[in-house]
Amino acid sequence: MVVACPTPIRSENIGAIELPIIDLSAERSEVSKLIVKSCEQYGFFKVINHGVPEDVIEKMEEESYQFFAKPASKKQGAGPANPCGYGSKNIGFNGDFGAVEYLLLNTNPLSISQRSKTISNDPTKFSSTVNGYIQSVRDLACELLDLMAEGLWVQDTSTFSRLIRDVDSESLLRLNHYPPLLKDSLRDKNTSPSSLHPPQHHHKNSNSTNNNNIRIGFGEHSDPQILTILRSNDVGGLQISLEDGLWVPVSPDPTAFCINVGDVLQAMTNGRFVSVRHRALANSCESRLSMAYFGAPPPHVRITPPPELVTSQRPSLYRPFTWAEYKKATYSLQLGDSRLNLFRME
Ligand code: GA4
Repeated sequence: MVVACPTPIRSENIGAIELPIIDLSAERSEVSKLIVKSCEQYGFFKVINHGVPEDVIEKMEEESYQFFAKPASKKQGAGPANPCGYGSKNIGFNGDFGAVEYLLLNTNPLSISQRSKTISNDPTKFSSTVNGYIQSVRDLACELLDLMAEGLWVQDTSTFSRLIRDVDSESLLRLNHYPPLLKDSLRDKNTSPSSLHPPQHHHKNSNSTNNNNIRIGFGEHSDPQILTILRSNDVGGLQISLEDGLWVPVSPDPTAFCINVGDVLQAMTNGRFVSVRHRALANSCESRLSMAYFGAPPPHVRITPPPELVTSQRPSLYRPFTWAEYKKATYSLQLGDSRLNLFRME
């Protein structure tokens, strides 16, 4: 019943590594153990039988395609990107950019209903679709966080999920569109089929990580929040950085959600879980569409690990901080900068 492979398996031909795939319909204590192991080892895993209805995902994807298919002038009307709205190529406030356009949405229903007027010709339909999607992925995020607490033997099993359920939680939904790189597509038409696929392993600091390289859709970074629930269409592009310095492609799977640990969860687990750096390449011949839910705490709650995770053998790694403080540090830095280190104990 448990479809899980905590040990990465090299897929044939393309050299990709498969992340652990965890079947959420399997026995609960087994599932929680596998989740903990994956979060400690990779900071990433995939879930299937996740309970998010297919039609909820399809409708959200359809709305996203419809929006990104609009003329640039119409899309600009939903901007600027910060704090929330439409953005193209520019990322954050400090000069980062990538081959991506996106919609960044606050998950508060009132804010979505306001925003949707600039996004869709049918704002009521758009906001009900987005709200339905957010509700489902939030439930999934909370279920996963409860399973993590159980697997870590933390007594208060809602200790992580409570933050995301809070009405003041600053969770976000990000819709990303990585347009196909047409020049590459044309070149590929005249070359061998194998060149349709870019090399799947890239060494860190090779040209492909250079910001001047057009293949970078969304540059190397870790997610600042608690947990990310990512769904993408069947076009690859996501890569994660493992300890040996290799960039490892994650195979796309529209039936699964790809889950990753954010910086705040690394702090809340006192470093047991790892918030792993990742990036998205836009070098495909087809459009990549991804939808990321970032589960975040409310601004003024103290972020600190539950008592079970701080022991004399494993003393506190980070000083307590609030999400408001963490966000301030995040937005004052560049995408690829490491932020959590600023909060490490001396
Ligand atoms: C990375 C994760 C989320 O997409 C995001 C990003 C945010 C943004 O696009 O505005 C940031 C980036 C992300 C981390 C560093 C800062 C902030 C861009 C940037 C340069 C919405 C988030 O929360 O942090």
